Amino acid sequence: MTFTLPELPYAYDALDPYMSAETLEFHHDKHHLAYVDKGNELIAGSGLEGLSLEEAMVAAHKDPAKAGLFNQLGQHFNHIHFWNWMKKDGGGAAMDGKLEAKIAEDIGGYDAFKAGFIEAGMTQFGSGWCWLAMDNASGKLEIVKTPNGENPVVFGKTALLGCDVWEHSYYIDYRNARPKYLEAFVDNMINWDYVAELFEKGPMDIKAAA
Ligand code: MN3
Repeated sequence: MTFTLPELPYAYDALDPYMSAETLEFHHDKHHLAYVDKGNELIAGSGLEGLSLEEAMVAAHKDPAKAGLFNQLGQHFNHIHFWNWMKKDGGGAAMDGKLEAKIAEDIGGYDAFKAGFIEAGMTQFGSGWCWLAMDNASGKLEIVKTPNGENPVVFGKTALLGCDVWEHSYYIDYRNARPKYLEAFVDNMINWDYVAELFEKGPMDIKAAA
């Protein structure tokens, strides 16, 4: 398939002052576009062209010779969702009741989620992501972190929420203060409606590609 850059689901200035229009313009129009373009370039002739993004991403992750392709596909997948994991006037503890109960059961409640999610993002050394994920086998929610373009999906989990902790996601607005960016993400930007939608869908069913 040919990958395309999705439109942002809001105006560039919708998340201001927590994430500026300048950050979103660079992050979406340049960084995400580069993953799309490079992904299209590298998937040509790889043998994975006929697969969905998710299938190709999982297959590329399994093959060390396709590490370069994986980086692009992983980041394309991560960013498609990242734009939807944020919204104007988002964040905070107000969320769907079923999701709230599951977070209480598996993580220990909203405060424990917030502390753990921020800690995961702070302790991801270098570029990467922190996540609220669902283990596909057990259905249990957990907080995890991944380097570079990796995500929970390639480890048999479903990504319910992810925060990009690459410097391109926060350096314009927060300089080196990654913790402040993570706090703003949790307190003011999380789109819990989208998280609840993914939670309702349940474990991602990605066909194992050869
Ligand atoms: Mn990014």
